[in-house]
Amino acid sequence: MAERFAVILPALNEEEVIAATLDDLWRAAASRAPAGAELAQVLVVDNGSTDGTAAVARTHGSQVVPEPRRGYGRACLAGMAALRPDVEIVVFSDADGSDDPADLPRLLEPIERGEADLVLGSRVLGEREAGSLTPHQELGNRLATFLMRALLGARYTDLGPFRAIRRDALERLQMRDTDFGWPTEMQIKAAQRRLRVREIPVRHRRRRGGKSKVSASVRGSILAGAKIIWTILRHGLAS
Ligand SMILES: Nc1nc2c(ncn2[C@@H]2O[C@H](COP(=O)(O)OP(=O)(O)OP(=O)(O)O)[C@@H](O)[C@H]2O)c(=O)[nH]1
Ligand SMILES: [Mg+2]
Repeated sequence: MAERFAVILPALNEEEVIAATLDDLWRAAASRAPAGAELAQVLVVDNGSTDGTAAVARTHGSQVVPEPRRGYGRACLAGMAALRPDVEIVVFSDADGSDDPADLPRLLEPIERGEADLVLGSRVLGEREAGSLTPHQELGNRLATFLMRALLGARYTDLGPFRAIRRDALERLQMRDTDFGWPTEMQIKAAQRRLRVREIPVRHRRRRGGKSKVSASVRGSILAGAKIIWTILRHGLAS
C-alpha cells in the first residue's frame, strides 16, 4: 500500500494567496504517479492571523490548526501535533506560493525509494525567479551555510522552507525552536544524528501576493538572520 504524506504550511495573514497555494498543491498531488505516496492531510497552521486566512484555507481542502502564539517553529510544532497517525512522511512548505508544488515528486522520491530520511529543497541549486530571494537573504544564506560547514561539518547550500522528512526521523530530532531557527535546527540535528540527507534543486518564486513578514523588512531580516546565526553558534559551541 502507498505511503501517506502530509503537508504543513505555517501561515500568517496569507488570505490573498492561500487559496492558490492550496489549489496548486492538490493539483500537483493528484497528477502524481499512482505508485507514489498519497497526499493524506494538508495542515494550514494559522499563526494568529487577523485576516481571513483560516476561512479561505478551510474552503480549499485544508485542515486549519490554530496556533495563536506567533512563531514559525511553533506553527510547525503545532502542525506536527495534528498529524494523523497513518502519516509517514511530512512535507513543510511556505503558504505564500513561493515553493512550487510541481517539485513535490522529486522531494518525495528519495524517501519513497528508501534512500533518504530528509530531502531538502535548495533554492540556491534551483531556478529562482528574479527577486525571489533578496540580496541580504542570499548573503545571509551564504554566511549561515559556511558557518554550518566550518563549525559543524554539515554541508548544505540553503536553509529553505520546502522539505520532506520521514515522520519517525522528525520525531527523533526533538525539534524545539519556536521561530525562524527551525529549519536551521532541523538541518544541524539531522547532520549530528546522521540522518540520510539529500538536497535537491527546487524552483523558487516571489510570493504570489499578500505582504512579506520577513525578508522585505529590515527588522524581520535582522531578527531572522540573527536567530539563524545564533542557532548555528549554539550548536557549534555545544558540540
Ligand atoms: N507561523 C508563522 N508563520 C509565519 C510567521 N511569519 C511568516 N510566516 C509564514 O512563514 C512563511 C514565510 O514568511 P514570508 O513572509 O513569506 O517570508 P519570506 O519568504 O522571507 O519573505 P517574502 O516571501 O519575500 O515575503 C509564510 O508562509 C508566512 O505566512 C510567523 O510569525 N509565524
Ligand atoms: Mg515567502
